[in-house]
Amino acid sequence: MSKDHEQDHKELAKTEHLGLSRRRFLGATAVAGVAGVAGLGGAVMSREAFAAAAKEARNNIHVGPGELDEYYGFWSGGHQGEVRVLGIPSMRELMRIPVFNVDSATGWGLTNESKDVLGHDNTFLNGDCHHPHISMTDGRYDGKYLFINDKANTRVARIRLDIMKCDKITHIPNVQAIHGLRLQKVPYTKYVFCNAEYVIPHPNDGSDFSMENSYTMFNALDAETMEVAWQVIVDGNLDNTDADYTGKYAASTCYNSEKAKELAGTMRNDRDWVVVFNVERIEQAVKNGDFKTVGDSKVPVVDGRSKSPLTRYIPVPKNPHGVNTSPDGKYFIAAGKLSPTCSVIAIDKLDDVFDDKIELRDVIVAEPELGLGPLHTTYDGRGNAYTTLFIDSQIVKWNIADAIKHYNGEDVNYLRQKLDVHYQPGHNHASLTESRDADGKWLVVLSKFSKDRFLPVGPLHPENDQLIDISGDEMKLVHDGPAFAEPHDCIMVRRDQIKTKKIYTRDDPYFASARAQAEKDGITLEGDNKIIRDGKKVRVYMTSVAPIYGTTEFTVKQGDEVTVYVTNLDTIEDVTHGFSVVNHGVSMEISPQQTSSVTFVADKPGVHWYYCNWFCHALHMEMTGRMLVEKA
Ligand code: CUK
Ligand code: CUA
Ligand code: CA
Repeated sequence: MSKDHEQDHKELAKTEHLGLSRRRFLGATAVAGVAGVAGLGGAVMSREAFAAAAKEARNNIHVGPGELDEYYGFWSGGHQGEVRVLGIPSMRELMRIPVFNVDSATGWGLTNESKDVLGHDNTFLNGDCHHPHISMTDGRYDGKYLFINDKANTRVARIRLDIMKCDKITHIPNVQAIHGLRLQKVPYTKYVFCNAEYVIPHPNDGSDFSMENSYTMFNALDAETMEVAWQVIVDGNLDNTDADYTGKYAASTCYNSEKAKELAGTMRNDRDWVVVFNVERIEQAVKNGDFKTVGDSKVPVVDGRSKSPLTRYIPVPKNPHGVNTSPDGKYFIAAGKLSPTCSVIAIDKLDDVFDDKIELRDVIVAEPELGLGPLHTTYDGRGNAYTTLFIDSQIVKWNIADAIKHYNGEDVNYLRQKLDVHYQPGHNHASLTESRDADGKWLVVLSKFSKDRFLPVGPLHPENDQLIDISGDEMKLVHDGPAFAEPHDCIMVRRDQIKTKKIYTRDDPYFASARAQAEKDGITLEGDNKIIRDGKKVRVYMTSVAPIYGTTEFTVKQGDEVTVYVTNLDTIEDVTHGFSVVNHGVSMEISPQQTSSVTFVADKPGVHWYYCNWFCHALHMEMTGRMLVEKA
């Protein structure tokens, strides 16, 4: 153990009873490599003081039994691979939407309907989602789709918000690790913008491992078809991204302008950059045929490396991370991470920098010093910004207009408040902050470490998602919410902006392939309980009405590939049935008016019970049937 570490441990022992230790210990050890080190985190509030602050909060946090929340929150499930739906301000978890993971309850990853989305040859059972974002029309949430990235396996998924199920997944070709993801806000979400984080050689076929010949790309997907519309080769790597309110620009941070393959190398430059993409020019280049293709993919690839008219590389300090557009549409604000600053980029100056009328750095209109480890910024719609300070374990509230005045030499204080959070915050998100409707009521802070905030549950700790009332002049911490690994980001949407169906309609495309197969077999999903034998393939069509399956016994031969289609004829809200075959790894959800199907091999002769695994009726236990498998 180094001397410093030893000292920290002694400090830790001394201050344990004060509740100071975690904050100081992490602060002291995490600053290595950070420029402009200021003091450690601010004053530490007692639990009692927090409770008092929560009581004083202006917004009503209490949502009583039977009452509904004001906002939907959509949380990324991180490397757990799902999306979670919460109610705000109660922070109650309402639903989980499996996306890149396999889900035993709904059968996601097991059913044919989910495989239609994941790919029937999909071998990835994991994902790593960070950035959930909802489609927009004219800079406002339209409630149609939610998109989310998969960093682990280079994919982007779409969730239909009317049924809250994932309906498309696209693997992005030619790149590795989709990280930052945002949507075009204006005039509507035509594109999903997403960053591939790591540079790779092209072709990446083992013939060349050098960093010099490696690059990565910025990607745009068509939000309706989910096909990749175009890709832009860039210098350096790509981290986070956001889009503007004119539809013309998107901006991404790069922390590895050094193109280093080791940690120290990525910190060599004092400045990396924000790369700004000129969407109009890129579309024009594609239209003009001014592109190439890479490898087997047919996606148009344009070259946006330095000197390209398609991009501008704005130098900013140092290993920047988040980039967030202010809801007034005026600024891209990039957080410095290894610099205690944020860089404020004036979007109305971007035309001039693209026309080479001004210098790159002329678009920077403020560079406020905020504290240690700034990662992400969010807004209240009243001119204030809220930036997470990872190392200081704080949220800093600051005023954008005052930061600009200060940058211009005026003697004004742009800092409004620093509030301790617990601990090491990544993203934060104020209600409706990334839309024109930013209402400055709630702020969620996704803290990476919870330390001692909850009952201990072994070495693996939950994260801590904290809720802060920002409706007044002062931020008030009002709630701690434990979360399983690992919400990088979340968004909040007014509840009237999301319209969900209470039951499926029979023509839903979600089970289109089941309907198509039934038509081929000359049966109707809603009317028939039939078994179709097709060589070694057996298709069992059955209905369900609580508490009984339309087919309670069927016979197949050992080795048959069996597909069971269950159509739930119940029309009553909340009467979801399940279908599980014992010892066959089969489980699925069939909600009212839904059809679900699952395929498995009947490889074991004998009697195999199947049963309903979603509690549906007083006689739910009795909702069973038998599969009889004859010896081959
Ligand atoms: S990232 Cu995780 S804290 Cu993937 Cu948006 Cu910043
Ligand atoms: Cu049907 Cu339980
Ligand atoms: Ca760097």
